Amino acid sequence: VRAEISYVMIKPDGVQRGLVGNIISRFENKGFQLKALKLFQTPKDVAEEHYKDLKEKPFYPKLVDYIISGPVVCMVWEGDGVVASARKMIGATRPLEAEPGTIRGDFAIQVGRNIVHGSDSPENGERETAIWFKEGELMSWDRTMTPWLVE
Ligand code: DAT
Ligand code: MG
Repeated sequence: VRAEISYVMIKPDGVQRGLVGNIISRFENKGFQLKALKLFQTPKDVAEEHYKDLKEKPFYPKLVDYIISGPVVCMVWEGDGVVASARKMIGATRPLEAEPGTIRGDFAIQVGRNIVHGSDSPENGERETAIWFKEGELMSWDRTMTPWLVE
């Protein structure tokens, strides 16, 4: 088994609002390791596959249209506990319920414009990474500061 990964994505509103650097910095500063990164215009079938568990929800068509409405930033972050930690850093799904200090708490007010996605389980971290990235797009690299982050 490989190390735990989370698929994190800055949605089109986050890109349009110029929040890409701020959001990436939070994950870098925390100490997670970047495995993959790209700016990407999402084909509809990719958005549908990503959100397939929500297919029956009334908001699903609008959700898919929003995700494909402009470029997104796709990322894979690695580290022990990265899935749960990223969810905490991102904050509650409804931005008005997200704590200040979280990404949604700091930058968003509406559930339909909540800026960022993070996988909700390690299994979905793997599943979603496979949807958005080809195997060759994931980098294995030795980060020189890792011993200063993990014992
Ligand atoms: P999260 O993104 O926090 O994992 P989720 O997986 O339940 O939340 O839903 C995926 C996205 O769908 C969410 O980020 C925004 C949208 N969404 C969820 N619930 C919604 C609702 N009640 N109305 C509109 N959009 C909603
Ligand atoms: Mg989710």
